Amino acid sequence: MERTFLAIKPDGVQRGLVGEIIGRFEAKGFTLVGMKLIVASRELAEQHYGVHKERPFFEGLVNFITSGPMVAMVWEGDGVVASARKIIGATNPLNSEPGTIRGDLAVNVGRNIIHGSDAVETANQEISLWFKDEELSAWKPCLTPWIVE
Ligand code: YYY
Ligand code: MG
Repeated sequence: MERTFLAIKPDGVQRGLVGEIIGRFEAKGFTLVGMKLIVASRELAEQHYGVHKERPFFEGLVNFITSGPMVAMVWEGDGVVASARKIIGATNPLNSEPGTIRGDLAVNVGRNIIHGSDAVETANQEISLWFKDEELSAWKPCLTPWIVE
């Protein structure tokens, strides 16, 4: 079953948006298989955003996501990687469509409240970077037959 890595960034936690954000993925019909509140170390943050190492915003981004607790999560479901990216919306909240998390709840690219993996391969790398196997629980919600044919 496909899985993705999602993380509510320190701004989303500070703004009290954890329940609102998790609720959107629950309501959609995806399954939460792992979750923890974590202050990322510099090393973890730099590894997570390693692809952006040479970008001018890298230093500020690492400072920001290590500045307070994040809610790191793994969600499961058919097509969850691409679907979660749509639910999250465009990187710059000023370009994110209304109805998306960033479109509804954020205004600034440096404070865009949530991370979501951009591809299945990246998702698997990010999941193993942030979680140990034993921190993830595979389970089948009793609602599944009412969500998936
Ligand atoms: O995957 P996504 O989070 O939508 O965007 P990325 O292009 O991977 O950038 C990661 C992260 O970096 C973005 O969520 C905010 C920040 N950022 C920034 O602060 N300024 C930019 N011009 C681009 C990205
Ligand atoms: Mg990205």
